Amino acid sequence: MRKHKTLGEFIIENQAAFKYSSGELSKLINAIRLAAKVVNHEVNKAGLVDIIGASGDTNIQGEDQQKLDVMANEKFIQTLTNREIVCGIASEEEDDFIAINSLDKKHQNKYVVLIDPLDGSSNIDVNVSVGTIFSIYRRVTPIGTPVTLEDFLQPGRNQVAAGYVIYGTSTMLVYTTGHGVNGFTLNPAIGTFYLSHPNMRYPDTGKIYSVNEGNYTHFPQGVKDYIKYCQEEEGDRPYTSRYIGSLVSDFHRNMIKGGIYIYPKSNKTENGKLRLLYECNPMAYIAEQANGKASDGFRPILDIQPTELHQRTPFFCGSKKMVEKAEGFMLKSP
Ligand code: AHM
Ligand code: MG
Repeated sequence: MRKHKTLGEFIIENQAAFKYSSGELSKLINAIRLAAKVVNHEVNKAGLVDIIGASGDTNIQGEDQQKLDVMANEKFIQTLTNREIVCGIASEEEDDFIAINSLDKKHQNKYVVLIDPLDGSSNIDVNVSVGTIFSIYRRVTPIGTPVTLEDFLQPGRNQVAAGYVIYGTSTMLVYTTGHGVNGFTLNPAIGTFYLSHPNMRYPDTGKIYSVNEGNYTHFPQGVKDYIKYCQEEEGDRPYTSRYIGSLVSDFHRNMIKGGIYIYPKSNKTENGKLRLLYECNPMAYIAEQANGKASDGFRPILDIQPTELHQRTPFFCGSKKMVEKAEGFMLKSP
């Protein structure tokens, strides 16, 4: 039987290939791997213990936080803080970024992490897959000084690593450090991630479109026209509509099967719903590394210069040809 590589082995093997190799990024990915296992354990028993349901707090976007969101947020922050490997963390669940102040290390850590600890949390209480999304940058302010907002507001193009964990029928960690995308599946019996999906790539085109059509009347004309195009009887169309409402799951399926995910602006939400820094940028980086494409309908997501930690952006992401087609419709009728 072929022996599958573990995530731990993969990280060590690939450390040398990384251009700033000092072992720090590897330690960081290791910490995320550990936190993901803890969160996975909690998410899996969500139906067993009285842990699901709104905790009563609302986050900065005014949405109800689920208890598991709070738990996942704490686990990731705790793990990254305890291991003293990052200088700062920004999270969907925190209004401001957190500066990690380790007295003996005197701000010597060079990475910042941006994270959506539990995305798609409205799906938890109906037993639908949720995910964690993370994005890693080198800080831009000098080492030895406290981290600042500037370190977090970098264009996605500057990411050194990004990934997601999908807590699904099986739990997977998928990530890139800029050398392609690899997926690891957790064997829950022994708590080890194995390389199950090496070199993941979007097919150039596909037959799946994923968009919340309930918002159709509020969409820009370009998106309406694209949806109509997907539904037309012609060539390989009509396409299939698949929308879970859990970004990580919709993205993961489309990357494997070929498809496009769209969360456009609408006449109710000027910039759509998804957040640039810890949802769209990491997914866009993974998409580009996997032969896919991600844009706001007009320009690459990774080229956007962020101005706020929690800013939102329209998001078109998936198989290259499908995203280009949708962009064509947007250009004609923005
Ligand atoms: P969340 O960060 O509050 O969980 O929201 C993000 C989620 C995405 O996972 C998903 O793609 C989208 O919101 C679904 O939104 P909608 O219900 O408006 O279609
Ligand atoms: Mg989210």
